[in-house]
Amino acid sequence: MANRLPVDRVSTPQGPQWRRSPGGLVTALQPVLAAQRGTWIGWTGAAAAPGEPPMEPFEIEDVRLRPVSLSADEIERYYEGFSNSSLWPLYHDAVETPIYRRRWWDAYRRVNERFAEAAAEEAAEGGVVWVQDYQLQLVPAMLRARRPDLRIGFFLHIPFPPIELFAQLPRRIEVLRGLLGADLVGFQQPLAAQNFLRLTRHLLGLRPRGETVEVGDRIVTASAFPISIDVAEIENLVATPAVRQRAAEIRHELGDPKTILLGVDRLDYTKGIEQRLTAFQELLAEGQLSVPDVVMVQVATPSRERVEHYQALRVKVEREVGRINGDYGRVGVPAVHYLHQSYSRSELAALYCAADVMMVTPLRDGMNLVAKEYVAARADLGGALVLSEFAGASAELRQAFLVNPHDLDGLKDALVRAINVDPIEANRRMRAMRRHLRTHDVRAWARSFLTSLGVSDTMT
Ligand code: ADQ
Repeated sequence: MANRLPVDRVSTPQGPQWRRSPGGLVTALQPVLAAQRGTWIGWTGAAAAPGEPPMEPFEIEDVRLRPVSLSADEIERYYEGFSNSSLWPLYHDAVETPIYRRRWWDAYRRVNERFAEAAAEEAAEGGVVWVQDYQLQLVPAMLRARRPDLRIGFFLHIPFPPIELFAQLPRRIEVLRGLLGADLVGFQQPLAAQNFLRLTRHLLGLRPRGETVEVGDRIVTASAFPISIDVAEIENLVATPAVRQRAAEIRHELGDPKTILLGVDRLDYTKGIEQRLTAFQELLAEGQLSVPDVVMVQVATPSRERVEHYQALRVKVEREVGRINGDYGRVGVPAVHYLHQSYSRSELAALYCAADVMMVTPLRDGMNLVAKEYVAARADLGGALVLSEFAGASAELRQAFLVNPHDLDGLKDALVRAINVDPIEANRRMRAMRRHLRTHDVRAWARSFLTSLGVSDTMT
């Protein structure tokens, strides 16, 4: 179960239809769910009208989907409020100030209850339920209260903060107890699992031992399961002539520059987009880089547009892009190509292939799949990855140009080194990262989590 169902509503000549949405999580779980005749529980993404009955379950690609309805008011309080204005900034080092409102909490609890009820109805006797992410942290305990026979796993896709930060959360005990309802709590990084285990001692006086903690008569395990991507999907895409041709076209459309710098992110304040723009601006100002030799492309997917932090970020980013283009662009040759749009997988793959330097500079990120996608796309062993130490991916992609995005001079230096890297050195780095990814794709991630949860290997 996840906040969202893995489908998008699209309009077709036959009327609106559901289509499977792209994404690693779906790719990893679809085969397991189909083989097990499992159900995916989640929200459709649209507000239910007052009095509208819940949508009936339906099936897509052999997976049963059970929609959970949210009213417009619940979307505002549970999703935009508690999830994305309180938890999201708090769990990302409070890089934006978290906002706490009491009325958001009630909706968060109510919606979590609704998910737990749906799972309690759907799960087979002695079955397995896997709960995904920060929007549903109360579900494990709520579900256990209703169905003690189940094996319950929880995976957090974002970082889990240290005690000093988590302690801010007004409903911290309830959240912690919610998570402790699971048998297995998975995190992106070992440090996050340790933060969680330490908290159980600090807030509840429990005694964690190694990766486990005893809660009443149960043992809860907390460990790291770094998520990955569907490597084969990206490799297949970049092997197609259409994508290769599109990559060449993109380069040409950008004016055949010597160097293309690329950023691809949800427009989110955790992603370090502003830091990246400032570094680029200073390098242009100092004459270390110049247009049209170098151009930057920043794809910023629209995200959480009704949340205030995000509206403010958009204004800041767009002002900075305008300033850089005003100062350093020429007629027909902007310095920064800024695209506030969503792209198809093949267009993204073509962009990855065209980019000489990929800039992934989050201030804090659970994993960051874009970094992994870029590496998977570079079957030609070309390109260079500049990667923040604060992205979970940096623990695996050690051959990237690792940076601290708060250190502007360090970031500028890494960009210059990546731009000027010797091709043989670049190939060596890319080859090493690709070798790692090949054995650590998203299916391996799902298998490893489910095996730890006690789901037998043959079933995954
Ligand atoms: P996100 O914060 O959304 O994920 P990320 O891991 O980078 O961040 O994943 C973004 C995904 O969206 C990528 O697959 C990327 O290709 C896609 N995407 C980005 N821009 C796009 C665009 N313009 N058009 C189409 N697709 C676009 C959260 C956590 C991460 C963690 C993941 C998975 O914040 O830390 O890695 O979950 O656990």
